Amino acid sequence: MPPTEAADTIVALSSGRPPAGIGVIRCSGPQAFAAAQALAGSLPEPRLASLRHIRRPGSDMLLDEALVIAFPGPRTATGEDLVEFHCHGGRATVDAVLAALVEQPGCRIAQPGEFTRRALVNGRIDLTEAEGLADLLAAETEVQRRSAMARAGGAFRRRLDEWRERLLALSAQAEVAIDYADEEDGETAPDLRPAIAHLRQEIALLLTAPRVEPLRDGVRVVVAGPTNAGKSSLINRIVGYDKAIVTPIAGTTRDVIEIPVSIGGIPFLLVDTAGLRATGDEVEAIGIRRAKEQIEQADILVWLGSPCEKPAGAIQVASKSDLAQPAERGGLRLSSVSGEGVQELIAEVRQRAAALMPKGDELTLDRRQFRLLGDAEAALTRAASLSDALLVAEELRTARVAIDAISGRAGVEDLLDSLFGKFCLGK
Ligand SMILES: Nc1nc2c(ncn2[C@@H]2O[C@H](COP(=O)(O)OP(=O)(O)O)[C@@H](O)[C@H]2O)c(=O)[nH]1
Ligand SMILES: [Mg+2]
Repeated sequence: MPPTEAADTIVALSSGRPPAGIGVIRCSGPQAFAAAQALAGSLPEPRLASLRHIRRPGSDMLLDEALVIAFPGPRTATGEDLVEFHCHGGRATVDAVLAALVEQPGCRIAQPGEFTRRALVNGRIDLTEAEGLADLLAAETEVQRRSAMARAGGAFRRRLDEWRERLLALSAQAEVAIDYADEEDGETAPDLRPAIAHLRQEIALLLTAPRVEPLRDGVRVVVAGPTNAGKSSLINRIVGYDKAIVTPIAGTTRDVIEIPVSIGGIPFLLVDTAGLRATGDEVEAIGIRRAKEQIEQADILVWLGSPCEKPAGAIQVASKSDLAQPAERGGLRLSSVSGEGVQELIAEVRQRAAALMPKGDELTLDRRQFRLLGDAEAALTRAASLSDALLVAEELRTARVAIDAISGRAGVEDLLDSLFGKFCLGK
């Protein structure tokens, strides 16, 4: 999608797919009032709903009788002049009113998410709220809805705005300190380190907030280990049917297989991976590389390999416990054949997952927000240990750029395209 062309007035059906009881058509932009007036004859008082006969301009034909509400910008959903038509919700009615509107000068049909994008561009919401809205539109469970409300509610935005103000003030003070240094007149610049350390601490605290991905996409449980350890068999045993191919041939699973399952009301994504081993096979080598990526992205890692190679934090499993094991390998004894240990493993995974899941109303961070917040925190950690005002000012700037990227003030065009592409038309 090209950057929003603010000169256009955009029009779309914002309510559900016709036929429906009512169809809410929204029209936003500089020509919104003129276009609406052309159809409705006159506009009601701002923010008051009033019934109007809707006609196609230049013709006497009545299209509909509709409630019309005019919202003068900038205090509107989009930040622009905005008009809502609450029409009858039949397909033909909605189409006729939409068609008459887009015939008006400067008007066109909106792209998906374009109303929300304008809200962002005009500062009515920030990126954290827009992302929360996207989650809200996609929410299917009550926990998801509550979490999305917390994300869309603006609490994060207020905190970011406050941090930004403080960073700007600190930067200004650092500039003063740089001037002091130039003058060398014996006066000492104020020590910024306590204030920087304090800000860093607040950011570090938010970094411990739960992540949204387990709730949004399911908790990623990655099963990894050497070839033939029984990874695919274990996954099949857990999901209860043969999803992954199992053979005695080492290197059978070559790609990453993701299986969504719900266990005890928690959404999981079980991830089967290619076994780790040295291989000359090109395809298998790619699979092994992906497996290593999965190990890094895991929320919970189930390790079927040797304990001395176990990645930190993984659940150690001694697989094929039904076979006589020459040496005690340590970890949870488990057999996909006899079923030994499978329930214990599931219980352990569930317990770990419950600790990862956001509880509902609290603020959550997505991967991008977490990374950027971590960048800001790291910059402030460095700033707090520096004494050269010039370097401090540079670190403060780095922190602010990261904060601005979270709220969408800086360098996020690509992200906006992909975010708003996911919105429905009329949102
Ligand atoms: N006896 C026994 N054999 C198993 C068990 N799990 C897997 N196997 C066998 O070990 C071989 C490799 O299993 P597979 O699940 O494909 O291992 P992967 O390469 O780690 O995915 C197959 O022949 C399986 O039938 C188990 O718990 N007990
Ligand atoms: Mg396998």
